[in-house]
Amino acid sequence: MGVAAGHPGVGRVLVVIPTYNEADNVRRIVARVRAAAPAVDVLVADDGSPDGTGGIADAVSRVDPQVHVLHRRSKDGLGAAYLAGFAWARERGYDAVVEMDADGSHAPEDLPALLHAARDADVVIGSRWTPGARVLNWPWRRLLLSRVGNLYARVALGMPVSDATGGYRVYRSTALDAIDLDSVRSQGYAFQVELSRLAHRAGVRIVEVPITFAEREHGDSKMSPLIVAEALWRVTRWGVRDRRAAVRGRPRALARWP
Ligand SMILES: Nc1nc2c(ncn2[C@@H]2O[C@H](COP(=O)(O)OP(=O)(O)OP(=O)(O)O)[C@@H](O)[C@H]2O)c(=O)[nH]1
Ligand SMILES: [Mg+2]
Repeated sequence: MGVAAGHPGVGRVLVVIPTYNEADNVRRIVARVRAAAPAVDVLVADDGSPDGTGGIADAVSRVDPQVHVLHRRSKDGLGAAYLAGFAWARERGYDAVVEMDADGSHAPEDLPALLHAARDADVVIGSRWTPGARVLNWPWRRLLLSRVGNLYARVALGMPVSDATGGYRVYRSTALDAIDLDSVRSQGYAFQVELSRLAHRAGVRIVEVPITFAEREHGDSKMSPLIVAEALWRVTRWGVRDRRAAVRGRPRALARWP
């Protein structure tokens, strides 16, 4: 296995790229990551893509010892692919993992800025909704969905995070150790919100860094009404649960007062 030198102040970094039918993107995204951040390793987590994405990733991995491939049998959702990638990284002693889409929406050229921020944080979120960020070529319906979804998540969960659904992130091992990953059940956008919530509740340092986010140019989106519905349902449930817990906890907390 290729051993990257690591990133100063962060350590050994693994970029996990989940893929399902990204044959037109996988080679390009891996090359961009390797050029933008030569000290990091890459793991493509492919769910048996019928279009041959896994085979293309294998071919890249054969000529670049810093590129690895995790083959999973069938499409099992983004969340499950990331959890498998995180486990792979932890088994091999990586100090940080990065989440990045394969479709080019998350520019590898922004990665050095995210890793730089990770020197003083446990979680870094590449944000589309902080000053300095840009969102290119997104139809207004997607913009609206992201803005409203993030507003809802922020209010329902009381999290000071502007892009809780964003999937371009750095998790240092300090954060992964603090979060109970075995409890995570979410699949789509909800996975990103759930990890934000668990990190926030664990009290780890979360910072957001503005990114330039671009609409995918090749291949098909896996976004579906089901994924949106899952996020809405789970966020609402977490919000209700948190409020109930706060109400239940209040008399006990008051009782401790002199
Ligand atoms: N391994 C794996 N990867 C997945 C799965 N679903 C989506 N992905 C990958 O996760 C990343 C994000 O998926 P996208 O289809 O781009 O979803 P999105 O970014 O929410 O939607 P768009 O903005 O429309 O592209 C891409 O790299 C996909 O190939 C899955 O079930 N398994
Ligand atoms: Mg995408």
